[in-house]
Amino acid sequence: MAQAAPVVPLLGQPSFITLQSHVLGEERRHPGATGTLSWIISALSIAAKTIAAKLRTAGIEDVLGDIGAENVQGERQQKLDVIANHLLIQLLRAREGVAVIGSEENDELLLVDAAAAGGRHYSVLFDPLDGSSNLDVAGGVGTIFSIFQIGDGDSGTLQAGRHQVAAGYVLYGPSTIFVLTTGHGVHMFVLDPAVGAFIRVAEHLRIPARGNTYAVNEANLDGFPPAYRRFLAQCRAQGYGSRYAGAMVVDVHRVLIKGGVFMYPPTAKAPQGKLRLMYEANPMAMLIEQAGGRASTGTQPILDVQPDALHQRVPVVLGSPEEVAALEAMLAAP
Ligand code: P6P
Repeated sequence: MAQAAPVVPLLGQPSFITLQSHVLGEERRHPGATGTLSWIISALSIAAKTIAAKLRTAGIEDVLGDIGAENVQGERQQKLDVIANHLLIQLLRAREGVAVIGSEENDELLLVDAAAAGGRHYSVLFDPLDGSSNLDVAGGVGTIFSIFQIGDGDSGTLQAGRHQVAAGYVLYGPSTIFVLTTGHGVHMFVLDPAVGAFIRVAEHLRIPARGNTYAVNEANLDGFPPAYRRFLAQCRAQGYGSRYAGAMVVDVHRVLIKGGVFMYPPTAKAPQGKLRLMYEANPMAMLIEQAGGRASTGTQPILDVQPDALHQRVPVVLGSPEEVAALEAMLAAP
């Protein structure tokens, strides 16, 4: 009589579930799935591993510094911004089903040849190397991505974040971490360079109901609307600490794991804040909501914002439900 194979911890892992096997498992939840979305996530995984490898030798290889040009945001483009952007575009456009690509580094949406008519088509939006100004000082940086399914021929319209079918980020830090949601919870993977695979280390992450830190650029404090200043003063009075990396992926990952609040409020010089809706705020908002948190512009859920431009900016307040709700209440008070 055959016996069930004993679960043998492989490579010291309690369960050796890779990102790819996780995604295929998610795909089986959808009987009509064609595997196209799984292939797209696979392309993002390859991009993440390649970017991680380049970052590990940055400085040895001549990939640091800026290229002497600005992107559509008016920000100095780092060499690795351009490398990461080019890599993501090349990998994604080779994936059947990717019809539209949007990048922080490109002025306009890129329309690529999708699958034969009738297949499922997707748009993939990303910030290829978020926080890249940290690169020259070996600080944490990340890749943020947002995926929508689109109808045949529907290639230029932008959808509200509530319609994302998947979102996630890659954090290039002491380890390389891939955080993903396809609408059924938030799951975390760590790259094992020895194996060359992302190994699942956490499933169905839940953000703490409240934390004890806030992440905001306090140099802009005097330009924040009064309610933000009152909220931050209240946090300090309650003993909150301040943690700010200047890279959204790093700061949001900390909030996802430890709780608390991340914000980029309106300022005098940036009345809509600095962060971009389509490839920073929306994907992070989907992740945080999937983990039981809240993600707001201060006056409405980020995921309900109807976009009208690829690079539009929104104020961002996201994190533990108690802190975000407290700030929203202050903003709503007369
Ligand atoms: P500031 C990085 O440039 C970024 O887009 C986000 O990753 C980060 O949260 C924010 O801008 C930092 O902006 O104005 O505080 O340097």
